[in-house]
Amino acid sequence: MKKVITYGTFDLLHYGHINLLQRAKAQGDYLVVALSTDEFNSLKGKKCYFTFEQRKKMLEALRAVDLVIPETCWEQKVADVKEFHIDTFVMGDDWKGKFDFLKDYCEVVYLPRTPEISTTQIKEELKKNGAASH
Ligand code: C2G
Repeated sequence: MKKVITYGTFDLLHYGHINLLQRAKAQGDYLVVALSTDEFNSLKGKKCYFTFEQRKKMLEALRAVDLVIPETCWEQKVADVKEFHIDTFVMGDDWKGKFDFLKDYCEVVYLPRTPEISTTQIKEELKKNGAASH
């Protein structure tokens, strides 16, 4: 069984995330998603709309996702790859090169991001349009 892992915040889940998760799953047979906790997100300078539990529930509902684990720090990736016997690590190419150190432990794949969609953009447009509609 070929096991794949990917990491992220996945707030306001959108089709860009779904594309990534489906392409990550297609790299093997089993997909682990390490989901950033609310505490780790504040370290990343991200404030989530949905809590960790809500974001976890949404990912667990996806056919492409087999297991969701917490991502609590930057340094857990090597341990995760070992613990879950991961064959392939996948991230969007906005991270290209950043995790090449994992090549000593597994295959590292950076996939092209889905253009034109991001959680930040959704929040900004809602703020702009929301204000206009009041
Ligand atoms: N993504 C994508 N296309 C988009 C938006 C996001 O392919 N339009 C991908 C990102 O490249 C990433 C994944 O979806 O691989 C999750 O995106 P985020 O939730 O923004 O993840 P991020 O905050 O980059 O966290 O340790 C790694 C970090 O946890 C990554």
